Amino acid sequence: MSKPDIDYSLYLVTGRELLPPGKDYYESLEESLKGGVTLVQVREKDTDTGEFIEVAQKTKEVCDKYGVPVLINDRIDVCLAVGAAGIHIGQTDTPLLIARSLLPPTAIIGLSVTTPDQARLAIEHGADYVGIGPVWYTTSKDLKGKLSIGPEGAGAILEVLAESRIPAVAIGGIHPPNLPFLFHASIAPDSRNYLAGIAVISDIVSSLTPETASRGLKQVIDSFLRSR
Ligand code: TZP
Ligand code: MG
Repeated sequence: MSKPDIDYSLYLVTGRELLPPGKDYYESLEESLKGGVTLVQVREKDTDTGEFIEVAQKTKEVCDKYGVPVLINDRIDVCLAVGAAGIHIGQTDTPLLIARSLLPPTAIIGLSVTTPDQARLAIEHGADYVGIGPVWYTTSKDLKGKLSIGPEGAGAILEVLAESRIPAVAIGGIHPPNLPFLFHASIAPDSRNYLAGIAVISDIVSSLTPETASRGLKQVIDSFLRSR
């Protein structure tokens, strides 16, 4: 069996703590899928393992209806428990090569990178995709004092990834008004662009109308991806 073909264009990272008061997580998720989300990562911080598995399982059931793959943040055990498509890990999580040895060969493994050197290592260790960020400041993740890298920082990492053609998604503080800056920085002087998509939490999850928010982002990213 080969790895699934993933559409990274509009990548939703979940954040139940950011839902508007009274908004149900699964309803919000389904609305965002209707709006065009192409990939979902279940991200739970400080959630008991049993509850994490339950949320991941139910999330997968909703996403399956839309043919959208699910990745799990950090947790190999949760990924295996629910049969998710793979995991997303950060620089201080289970090292990529160890994660690879524990997961089925078809599993997708994404890695967060903040610097060109980390991107080089991601290539060397065989990441299936990388998440570049935080591009802009965000309160959706504890940045632990780290600075955001800006669109220029993202552009420098995309340059490193260009040869390997590993899909890259930008993350962190992404909202429609700042997308043009990201897109501008994502095009190398020789017109190459290897940005595969955008990953967002709050722009979609904090919205009272996640379908509309997703549709808006999807239109903008699609027209950028078509233009290359
Ligand atoms: N990794 C880098 S920034 C970030 C993660 C998970 C949070 C992105 O959330 P938002 O609300 O889209 O800024
Ligand atoms: Mg992590």
